[in-house]
Amino acid sequence: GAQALSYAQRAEKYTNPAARELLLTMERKKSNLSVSVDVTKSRDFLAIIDAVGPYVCLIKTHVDILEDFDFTLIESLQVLSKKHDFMIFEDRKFADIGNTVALQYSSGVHRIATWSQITNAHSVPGPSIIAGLSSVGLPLGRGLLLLAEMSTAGSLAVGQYTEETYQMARGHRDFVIGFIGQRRPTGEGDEDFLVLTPGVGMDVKGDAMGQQYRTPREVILESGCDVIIVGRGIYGKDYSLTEAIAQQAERYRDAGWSAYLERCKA
Ligand code: 6AU
Repeated sequence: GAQALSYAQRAEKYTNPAARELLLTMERKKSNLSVSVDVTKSRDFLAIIDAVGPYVCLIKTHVDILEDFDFTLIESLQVLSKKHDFMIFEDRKFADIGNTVALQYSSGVHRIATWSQITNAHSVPGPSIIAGLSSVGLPLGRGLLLLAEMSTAGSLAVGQYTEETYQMARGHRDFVIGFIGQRRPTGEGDEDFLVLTPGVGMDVKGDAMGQQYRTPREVILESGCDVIIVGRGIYGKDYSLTEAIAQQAERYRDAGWSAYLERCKA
């Protein structure tokens, strides 16, 4: 299956430009780390990204939590993405009818489709959500991840729901490049999906609100996932400690990459 191949070999199998670029960036930077920058002030947002930039393949954003958002922030983010060679993933978790998600993706204050190479969606509405989002994203060369599983305790995205999410993706390989999930899809065979995995932490097992953490080794080596998504485990609570933040990013980058090298040997 896909997990035996290198990221670079897998890039060849994709026609979607966002998937190809992500895999090639991972190989070039020797990083399967995505940092999730969940802070409310633009100043902290850009400082964290500049600190972790050298160690990541992908920056994950929640731009709707920034209290001082304006579109010039996107230009600053794009400058950092060129400086450090990473891609951008707005974690919007679309979940509505096709017509509504197409508007949410293209328009509003954030105009996500114009700058975010990758975004994600819940599969709960059924295939119409892919039709809606792809009408906007496919012409722009964007890629979509479906939420097949969640990292939280008591998640309802299990069993049949997860299996049917895989099936939805199989019908739209041009735009759906993979999943947010905790393991590789069952029955993957020769097909190749990217699996990006949140709920990663090396020092604690979870938070007070149901988040659950596994280590990079468990995620990449044991569960065969492709990208570790790490937020608070890297930047903690004091966003001014940019040197410590950079060191944590390096630590997670090393842990994720050595688990991947071990997987390639197996
Ligand atoms: O490392 P953390 O716990 O500070 O942050 C994890 C990040 C957050 C969540 O919104 C997101 O990952 N996330 C997702 C995504 C990426 O879609 C799905 C999920 O199941 N769990 C999860 O934590 O920004």
